[in-house]
Amino acid sequence: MLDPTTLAKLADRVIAAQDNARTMPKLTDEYPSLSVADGYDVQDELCRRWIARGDRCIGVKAGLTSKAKMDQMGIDVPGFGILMASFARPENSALDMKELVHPRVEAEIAFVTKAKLQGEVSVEEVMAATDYVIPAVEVIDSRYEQFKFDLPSVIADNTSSARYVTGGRPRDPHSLDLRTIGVVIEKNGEIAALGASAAVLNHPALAVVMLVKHLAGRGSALPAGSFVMTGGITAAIPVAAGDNIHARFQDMGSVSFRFV
Ligand code: OOG
Ligand code: MG
Repeated sequence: MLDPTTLAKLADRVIAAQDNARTMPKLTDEYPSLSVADGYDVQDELCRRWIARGDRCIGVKAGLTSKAKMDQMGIDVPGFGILMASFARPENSALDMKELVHPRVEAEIAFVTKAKLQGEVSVEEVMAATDYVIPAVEVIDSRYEQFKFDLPSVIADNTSSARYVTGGRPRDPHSLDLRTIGVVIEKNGEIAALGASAAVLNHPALAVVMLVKHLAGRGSALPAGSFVMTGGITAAIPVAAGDNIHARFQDMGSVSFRFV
């Protein structure tokens, strides 16, 4: 466990890198014994600071839940991150590249819950506790040079969370086969990635199952009304100013925005 001084120092460092859109050396370079649990303690400290400046926690993200993402990042276990209201951007809006280091986009299925989920839950229980599912595009932006990190470092950086955009149509999860949703990401009108939702742990609701188990291990639960992103279905696509993103989700509609 990190002592309070080190915890504060690491949170300061991560927040400064995020706020100023600049990179920092991997935290494990200086703190080689930083553990995954320490990384989540840093996240909780970041969250306390965001709330202190008026932000609101609206949910959680699961990441590194598909083979495409695990292979791309060289990490083979999922990680979780905190989603704040300030990370959201409206559909069709322009995202400012000056606020970001080297963003990438990924198409994800998001769940919005209507009941509390706690402890060991099944996919069926997650589905029953889901108000609706909705297409989302996450903009990740590692604060580490060249997007290179290890698991404790990326967790301390809130698993590269930066922005997210939802769109399309909210759907009753029982009205879809959530394993076979085809997803296409177009960048400037050209197909940049494609996949199907089963790429996420064979069923994206399983990412919520894993998340709830993870929260239980830290003595907490997923409250009703949470927004949960289940992880990129395909590898993440690098973007630059001027790029237009259009992600199509079969039977769920699409999400569009651009970078300036
Ligand atoms: C870590 C975050 C991964 C996802 O959906 O897999 C993630 C990263 O790749 O930088 O958000
Ligand atoms: Mg993601």
